[in-house]
Amino acid sequence: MASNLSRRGFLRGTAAVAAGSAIAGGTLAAGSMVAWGADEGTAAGEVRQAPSLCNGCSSKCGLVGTTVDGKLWTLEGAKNHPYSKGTICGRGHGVAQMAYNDERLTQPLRRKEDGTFEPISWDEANREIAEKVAAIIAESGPEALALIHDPRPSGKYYGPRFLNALGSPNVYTHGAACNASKESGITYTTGASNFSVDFANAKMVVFIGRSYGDAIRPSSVQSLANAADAAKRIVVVDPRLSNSAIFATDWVPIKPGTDIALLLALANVLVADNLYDHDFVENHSVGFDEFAAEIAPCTPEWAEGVCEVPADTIRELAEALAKAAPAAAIEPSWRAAFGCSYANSFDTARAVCAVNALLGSWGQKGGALITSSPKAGDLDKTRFPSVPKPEVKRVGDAEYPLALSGMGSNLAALQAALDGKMRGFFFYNSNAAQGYANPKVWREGLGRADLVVTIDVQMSETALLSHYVLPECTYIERMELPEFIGGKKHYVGMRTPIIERVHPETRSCDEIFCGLAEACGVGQYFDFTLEELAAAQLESVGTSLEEVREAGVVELADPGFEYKVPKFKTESGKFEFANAKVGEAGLNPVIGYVPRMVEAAGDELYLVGGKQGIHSHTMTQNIASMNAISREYNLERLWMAASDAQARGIADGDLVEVASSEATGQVRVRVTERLRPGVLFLPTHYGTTSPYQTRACGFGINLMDFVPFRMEPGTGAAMSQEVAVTVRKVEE
Ligand SMILES: Nc1nc2c(c(=O)[nH]1)N[C@H]1C(S)=C(S)[C@@H](COP(=O)(O)OP(=O)(O)OC[C@H]3O[C@@H](n4cnc5c(=O)[nH]c(N)nc54)[C@H](O)[C@@H]3O)O[C@H]1N2
Ligand SMILES: Nc1nc2c(c(=O)[nH]1)N[C@H]1C(S)=C(S)[C@@H](COP(=O)(O)OP(=O)(O)OC[C@H]3O[C@@H](n4cnc5c(=O)[nH]c(N)nc54)[C@H](O)[C@@H]3O)O[C@H]1N2
Ligand code: SF4
Ligand SMILES: [Mo]
Repeated sequence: MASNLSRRGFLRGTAAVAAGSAIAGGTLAAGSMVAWGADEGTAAGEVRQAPSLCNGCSSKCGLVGTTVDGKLWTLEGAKNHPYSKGTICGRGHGVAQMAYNDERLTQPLRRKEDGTFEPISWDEANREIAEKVAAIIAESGPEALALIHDPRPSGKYYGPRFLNALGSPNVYTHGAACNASKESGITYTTGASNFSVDFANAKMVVFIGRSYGDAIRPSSVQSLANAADAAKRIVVVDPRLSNSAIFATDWVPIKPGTDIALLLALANVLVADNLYDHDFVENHSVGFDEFAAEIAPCTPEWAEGVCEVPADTIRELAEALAKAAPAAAIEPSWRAAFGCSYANSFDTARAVCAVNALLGSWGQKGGALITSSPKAGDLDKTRFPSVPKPEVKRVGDAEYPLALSGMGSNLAALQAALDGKMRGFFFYNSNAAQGYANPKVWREGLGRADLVVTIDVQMSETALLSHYVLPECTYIERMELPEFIGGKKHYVGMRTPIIERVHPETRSCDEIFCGLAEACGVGQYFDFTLEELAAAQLESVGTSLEEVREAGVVELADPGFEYKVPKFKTESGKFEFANAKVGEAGLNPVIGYVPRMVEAAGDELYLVGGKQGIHSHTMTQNIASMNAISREYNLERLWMAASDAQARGIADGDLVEVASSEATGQVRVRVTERLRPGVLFLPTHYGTTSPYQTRACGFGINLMDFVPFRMEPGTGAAMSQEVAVTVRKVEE
């Protein structure tokens, strides 16, 4: 391993300052540019620029695209976008190549009896889909229809509007496989679904899993680099020495799924040693006495037995946090640690919030900040008529009452398909069947449905399971509705087309849903253009379509952020150490200990997953340049601790068989000292089974194949790391 310093320098060079420019300016992109038909090295033709938002991940960083003679030449991060701040990451560059991908979807497809697909016209597709929708509604009611999407700006509006117009409330995001537990946990303590750490002013920050250095957002990487420069105390709790841990002062290699024990023990020390913020607790919280009683047994010595972090380390961390408070906080994290991973993820998120409460860090300079988000104001109902609210409740909400209204549990919809109750599915910008739960269960569930429609840009696993596949044009080829961005300041950004459509038969989100709505007889709710709606939304927040089109990102009226204890939007109006609704959902109303569900037995190892800087979820693995980088650096390999490898006679690069109750799979091993023994780390971007993605198909394995289909009580989240596996060497 290179020294910390040189790695830090490397990371800063690639991720923070010029993330991806190494790719954009290097040989790979130059090659691609030639492939795209641009004139390498010169920009001799007609040069144009247009603003957009990246589609590489949900950060949707602002960017500016430059074309030469209509072909994409470069992408740069928008300087005034709060996430990109002038920089986009490597994925941001790579994902744009999707537009020119030779394996894109180019026309609507219908699945044949033999499982292959045939091209059909949009009219045929819309008509046949509408007939099936009508049949499902006639037989089972609109509640037998669902939409699962990763809503991008336009999708957020058009998809739910379409489904609600049909009378169905069943709209789900990918949340149950991303951040559902975390956002619910934060909501049921603070009333806000997320928070941020005031990094620039913090003296000490503890990360639970979250890796800015791998799961990249450019501005976050920069803030981490700055914090490291300022010699702040940064503690990374992660079974793996991640690319964030390299910036950290402390690496705490915890046993996966037991972060809750560490957090409750921190709280225990803060309370027992009287190191907590009395003013905050007395004036701004409810349920403290119950919480204090609940965690009285959660001493550092107890926690050591659960999470295998030494009691002394826990005690020292608690004392250091108290000393740095209120300019200290536990960072909110995102996915792998407690976004949707374990039976205790919801309570782990609540415990994070509880520690921040004891530190009196909420709203303080350097602490945990809850900021506001802008949204479009009320629009003229005669031009943009409201869709009547569906009469029935969303499927899953009764069983998983802690799932947030904006998310729902898409796995509850899958369960309903298995039960024969959910009969029609629409997927938009979502590869649920590969990433949200065990793929074999999706195959079974969708196999029972009468209608599956997927709107995508490539032949994903979900598209493969669909009766109809509708091709969207890529994000650099389309205009979308405004995207509102919250924080200390408010912004709005927008996608405008950077290039003309490469394939004339592809359509944009709004065109696709309007076409479907028309065919399904609910076109009256879509009788306006995207431009008209965008203009109305922008006018409602004090700007205009012209201004945003021109500038790409526009700062809105200053929301007047101030450092002070926030007004918690909970029922009590205070921070909630205990919450009755959580009790009504069948969980402990008081924040407390919940064990992980699966314990490794015998020679089993815990399997955890995580991101790599150059890939996004399942969707980038077939992009030629990104696939080439992964192959060159063997990025698909399964990380195994050196001592575990030695005990099994496994050497670096050996082929192994990984087996869980659900699946077996073969992959090569990366033997490393950067991992806690007893744990395996699998990058989560590989293992596509779509034969239409020829570069990626069969390369690496997919975490979700190994995970049993189960849902976290309360939230309906995927419990994507409640799994232990065996590993044995395959003789070659
Ligand atoms: N490169 C890249 N960046 C992305 C994305 C992407 O696809 N690719 N996607 C974006 C999205 S949607 C999300 S949700 C975020 C995810 O953001 P993160 O949650 O930060 O990313 P992950 O890589 O899932 O997990 C981070 C770390 O958690 C560790 N970990 C795993 N299990 C445990 C555990 O039980 N306890 C603890 N303490 N640590 C654990 C892993 O080893 C890993 O280093 O990334 C965003 N940014
Ligand atoms: N195996 C695996 N599973 C995961 C994850 C993982 O990293 N690996 N990450 C988890 C997390 S944190 C999250 S947030 C979710 C993310 O889950 P998703 O949001 O579903 O992300 P992807 O799996 O990348 O699938 C996105 C799909 O959208 C398609 N797509 C890309 N661009 C466009 C477009 O412009 N229009 C349309 N209509 N479609 C487009 C892609 O081709 C792909 O099929 O997955 C979760 N599950
Ligand atoms: S973090 Fe990277 S991939 Fe995600 S939106 Fe920003 S530039 Fe795109
Ligand atoms: Mo995510």
